[in-house]
Amino acid sequence: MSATACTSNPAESKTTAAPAETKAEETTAAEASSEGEQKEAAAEGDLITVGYAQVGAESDWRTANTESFKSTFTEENGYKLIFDDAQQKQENQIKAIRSFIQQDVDYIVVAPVVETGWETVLEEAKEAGIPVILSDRQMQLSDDSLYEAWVGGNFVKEGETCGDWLADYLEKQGRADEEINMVTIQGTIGASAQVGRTEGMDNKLAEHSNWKMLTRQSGEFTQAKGQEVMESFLKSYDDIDVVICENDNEAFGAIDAIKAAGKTCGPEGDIIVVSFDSVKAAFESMIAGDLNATFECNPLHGPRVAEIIQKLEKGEEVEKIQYVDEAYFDTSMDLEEILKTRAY
Ligand code: GYE
Repeated sequence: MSATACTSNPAESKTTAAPAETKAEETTAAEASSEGEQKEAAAEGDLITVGYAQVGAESDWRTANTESFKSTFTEENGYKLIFDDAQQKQENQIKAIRSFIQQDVDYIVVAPVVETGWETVLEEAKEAGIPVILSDRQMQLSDDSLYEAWVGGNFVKEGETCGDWLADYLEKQGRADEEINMVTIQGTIGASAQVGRTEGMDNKLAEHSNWKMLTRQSGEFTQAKGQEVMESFLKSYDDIDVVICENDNEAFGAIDAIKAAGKTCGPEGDIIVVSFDSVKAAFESMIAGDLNATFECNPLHGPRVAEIIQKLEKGEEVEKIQYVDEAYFDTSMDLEEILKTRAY
């Protein structure tokens, strides 16, 4: 597989939101009575139908991702979007994909909740002649021809950037040789975002013999579970130096747990808290002095997937693997200023 950096950022040019998935279904040819309605129905025939099997609504990142698809795949832009929220369950996503096949959509887009177990349903899509595009998380597939392209973040790189940032931060604090106790609140186990971020951090742990990972547990990428997991970590260990949260929302929960336990966090506190995504609320948390750093993962994939679809429509070749460029943010930066320009 070739890795290509996707440097253009079509997502920054924001389009206006519209409830695309319901609107398009309102008028069918049979129901159209007035001339205007008939025209609208005829135009609907030209729309490209896209079924999006979304993971759920577990985080701020996910909300921004859903919004990006809904504001991109509008009738005005030439699409009819059928949106499905799988509530973080693979079985629901498989059902949604089967229903898209049954409805004979033009394209199926999947943000797979976990990496494995997709061959059968993707073969069904292939047999039906429906192209599949993967977005956000990746799948582990033995046959690459089961999908056209994937676009998303480089999760291993995000994890490594986190490890490098920590090394640098600890060095600046004069703690480079100190024994550092860490805990991790992981994402949904088996999700490529979890697998990659954990792997990236593991690569950095291997470079620092004084870093000790005390324990890891999943917080399911939610604030509530993040809080619960941190509460239990704090009961088991009284000497935690760093908590790595595999998304921002888990960090918000962890921060609540730390404060409730009578401890402090952030640049001036007892515990260093870092997380992934860089949603607006993470900037607010850093400005408030709670969160130390956040490693970016861009959720605005709607326009990127639309670009892939437009190329496929024209019979053009598309890059199979498209990584989006990502940065990181910490409390040494002018966060108020950066926050003003954040799109999510
Ligand atoms: O980090 C998390 C969301 O797959 C990259 O899923 C995505 C992750 C993101 O729930 O907030």
